[in-house]
Amino acid sequence: MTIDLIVAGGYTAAEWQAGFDACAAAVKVHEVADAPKCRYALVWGAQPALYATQPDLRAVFSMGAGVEHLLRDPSLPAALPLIRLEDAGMAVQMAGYAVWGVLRHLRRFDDSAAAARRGEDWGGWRSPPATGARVGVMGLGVMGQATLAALAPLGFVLRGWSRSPREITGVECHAGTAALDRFLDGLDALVCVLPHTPDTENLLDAARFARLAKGALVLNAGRGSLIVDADLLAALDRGHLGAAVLDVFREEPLPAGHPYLTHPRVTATPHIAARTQIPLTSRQVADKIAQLEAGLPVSGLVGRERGY
Ligand code: NDP
Ligand code: OXD
Repeated sequence: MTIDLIVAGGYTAAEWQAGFDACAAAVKVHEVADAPKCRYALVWGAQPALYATQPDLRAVFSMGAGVEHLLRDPSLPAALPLIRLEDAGMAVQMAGYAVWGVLRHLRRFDDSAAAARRGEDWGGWRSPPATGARVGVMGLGVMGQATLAALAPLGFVLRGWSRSPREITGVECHAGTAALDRFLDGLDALVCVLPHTPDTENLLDAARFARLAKGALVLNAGRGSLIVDADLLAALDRGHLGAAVLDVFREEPLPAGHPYLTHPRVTATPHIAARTQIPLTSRQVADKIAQLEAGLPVSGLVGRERGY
């Protein structure tokens, strides 16, 4: 039996149809404007025109790992199950982004390249090995665990922070707000891959930055709302923080003239740390639709009360 799926936001129906066809899934994709009554929707962002016209929806899939874009939509029915994307080719990208940012900072690759451009002595030691540096990852879900696994062979001392207690071999794990300061204390690089929830908003402020080691890196690929921007810029300007690598922002695209675009210690990338991969996402969504149709439970169900 072919299942009708409505898609909204991000990519076109034709792109998704090609993805479902490529994995031989019996899914017919529709745009909002010309959709019949569908049982499932695959969505990115608020969709005010969608839910009132689709009373038969049984579940909504997020086109990404983050779901705050769905939860902030006042037209989203309260009882409709939401299902987030689980990896589907994003974790390896996120891990690569974090490794790039951390190594670039801790091994001072930019300084080395600048010295070479200036024609300085090539025998000078400009790239410390960085083994033994303390690197912490906030968020120990799919993205955080893949990031730690990629950082593990590089000789860092690793810490992790999550809401509920986790055990990860080779990682000193901390859980909950009470343990946050212990997690942050003296980190040389902080990697944030937390979701945006009411509890994580404005989490990284002046007091938290002050706990990091002098010259530390802050890398945020979770959500822009986690950072108090003025506090981050002040900590960079004071010289307490060495650099920031930012992929996500309160306003995207970053407005022209935003200080993150010109600050010499900030590298801003346009939300590319991990992009949705249509082939793997189509496979995952098709498999979960089949499970739901068979009355089976699926993973990745969003807890509305916790916000992720
Ligand atoms: P998961 O749901 O798998 O993991 C979320 C992690 O965050 C869990 O470890 C969870 O703790 C932790 N967490 C949530 N709230 C809190 C809190 N209040 N205090 C401490 N820890 C908390 O999500 P993913 O790893 O798949 O994705 C994480 C986020 O990464 C997404 O929500 C999205 O915002 C961002 N993202 C960004 C991309 C980009 O391109 N920049 C691409 C993909 C994702 P616990 O383990 O206890 O549940
Ligand atoms: C996501 C993202 O949440 O790309 O998947 O930000």
